[in-house]
Order: sequence, then C-alpha cells, then structure tokens
Amino acid sequence: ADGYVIEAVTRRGYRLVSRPDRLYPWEIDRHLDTGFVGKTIHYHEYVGSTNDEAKQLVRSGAPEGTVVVAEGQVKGRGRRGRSWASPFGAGVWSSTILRPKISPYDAPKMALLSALAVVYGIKEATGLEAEIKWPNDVLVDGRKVAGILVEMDAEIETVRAIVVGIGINANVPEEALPADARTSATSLNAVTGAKVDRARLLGRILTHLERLYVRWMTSGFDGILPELREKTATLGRQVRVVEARGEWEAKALDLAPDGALIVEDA
Ligand code: BT5
Repeated sequence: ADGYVIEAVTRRGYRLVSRPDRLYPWEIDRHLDTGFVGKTIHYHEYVGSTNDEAKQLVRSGAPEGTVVVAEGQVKGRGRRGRSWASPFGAGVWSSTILRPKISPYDAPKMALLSALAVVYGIKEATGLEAEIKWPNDVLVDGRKVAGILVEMDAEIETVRAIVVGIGINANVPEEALPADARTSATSLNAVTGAKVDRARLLGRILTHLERLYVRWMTSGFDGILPELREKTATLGRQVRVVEARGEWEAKALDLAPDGALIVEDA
C-alpha cells in the first residue's frame, strides 16, 4: 500500500524490488547521521506551508530538531509575501525547528548556515558544486535551485524558536517553475539529467545542518566564516542594494563577522 514492491518466492523468501519515491521519515532516517535533528519527522502529502506546520508545532512544545516534510505545498512561501512553487513529489519542502540560545539579532546567521548545509548536501547527493547567493539562495550554474526561509518566534531579547524552511527543486520539471523564475531558476534534475534521491538529499542536508549548528553554538560563528566565504558566489559581484530609503548599485566585497554583506558604492 505504501508503494514498496516486494517479490515473494515460496520457501525461499522475500526481495525488496523497489522503493517508492516518497519522503517517508524512515527513508530520510537511512541517510541521517545526527543526534537530534530529524529524530522526529512529521510527514504530509500536502500542507499549506511546512513552515506554518512547524510554527504550530513550536507552540505545542515540539523538541529541538523536529522536522516537517511534505510532498506538496499549496501555500508555499518565499520572503516578503512572495509565493514558492512546490509541486507534489518533485521537490524537498521541509522545515526544521531549532531552539538556539541567541538574540534575535543573530537569527540571520541561521539562514547562511542553512544555505551552507544545502550546498554540502547537494554535493553529496548529486556531485554538483552549488554556491550561495547571499543571503538565502542556493545556485547551480548561476541559477536558483533552492531557497531558504528562516522565521522566528522571539521576544525583544530572546529567541524562543527558529524555523528553518528549506525548499529544493530536486526533480521539479522546468515547466513547473513559475514563469517569472523560469530563466533564473532550475532544478537539480534538469542540470544532471538524473533523478535525484530526495530522501538522501534531505538526510545529508539535515546532517550538515546539525553539524554546523552545533559548531556555531559551541565554538562561535567565526569558525564557519571561511567556509561561507568560499561558497558565497555574491562576493566580488555587482549587487543591487534594496533598502527602505532607496536602491543603489554596489560591489560586494566580503562577509562581516556577523554574516552581513560588506559592499562598496561607486
Ligand atoms: C525563497 O524566497 O527563496 C525562500 C523559499 C523557501 C521555500 C521553503 S519550502 C519549505 C518552507 N515552507 C515554505 O512555505 N517555505 C519554505 P524568495 O527569495 O523570496 O524567492 C521567492 C521567488 O522565487 C518568487 O517570487 C519566485 O519568483 C521564485 N520562485 C518561486 N518558486 C520557485 C521555485 N520552486 N524555484 C525557484 N524559484 C522559485
């Protein structure tokens, strides 16, 4: 019923012929090497947004490391109210709950750290060299394959919980991407021509996410900066700075110790 094909031969035994292409928790678990991240995984066929499901779980006291995954999202969200296309069975739409002891000021570091985990996970699961477009996109060959949406539940001085939303176009056909993103975005499958094992991809990303997060909490963010710099494609490029008071062109020079982008205007 779950889509596993099992062959039976009388008096000889059973053979697992094939597994379904589903993000079942036990399939993700096979690729996890973690202490707490992904130890509880809430699986859904369809949700509105996995981030909203995770926020609900935060309110009911879900432990750190709880993960929500869905095959499809009908109200997938990007930043600033933008929508995120999340076709059924084709991507990795996931949210992870973390409860770091940090101030809200430090929360943006979580997006950078997550992007780095996605870069490493993509490398392990597909062999592709992905790069970070500061602060929350992951690119392959200059095109967006993944986006990160970090949201928090916080008071002025303390963070109660952070929800790390990760969306990856694993096997999303290019035609299924929104029209406004078709030239700037792609999927891992479109680049490699091979079907991506989504459970493995997510398992490896979550493993790196925990490793980097624990390193940040125990030894500080400084130790992660060199790796972030190495994987950030934005450095050295012309960028458009969009601020409340206006927009301007600049050159991206470096990452500051807190993860901010240092730019130079004309
Ligand atoms: C992001 O926003 O890149 C963050 C995306 C986060 C998605 C995950 S999925 C699991 C979790 N649950 C959620 O509801 N969200 C998170 P932003 O930088 O604002 O990019 C949004 C823009 O990317 C849109 O305006 C489109 O132009 C484009 N876009 C939409 N769907 C896309 C897709 N599947 N692939 C690439 N680009 C897309």
